[in-house]
Amino acid sequence: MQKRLAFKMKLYAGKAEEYKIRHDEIWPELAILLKQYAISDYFIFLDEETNTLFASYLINNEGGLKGLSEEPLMKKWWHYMQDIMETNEDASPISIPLKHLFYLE
Ligand code: RM4
Repeated sequence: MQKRLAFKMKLYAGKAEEYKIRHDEIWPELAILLKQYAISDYFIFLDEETNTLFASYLINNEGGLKGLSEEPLMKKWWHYMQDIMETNEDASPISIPLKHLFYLE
């Protein structure tokens, strides 16, 4: 079943431009990998006051996300992003799920 997930992450101060550049130039093989894990319609917004990133995507197989977090390419990307955003010890971004409250088609 397709589902929309939303979560927040945190950027380090002054890193917005670099974060945008890296995502404008997202590794093509990473984009393919995300699609392989049935992720689509993925967007990320920045709250410039708090450096909070708000992200959301559609996912077809939520149960598969654990597998994505174990993919070497995903881990490599997280290590690459580690210097500009708040991360866990394994370099994955600190990601806080958000509760879905409203939708208007
Ligand atoms: C983010 C973060 C997320 C990843 C996107 C593409 O900065 O690393 O985990 O899904 O990039």
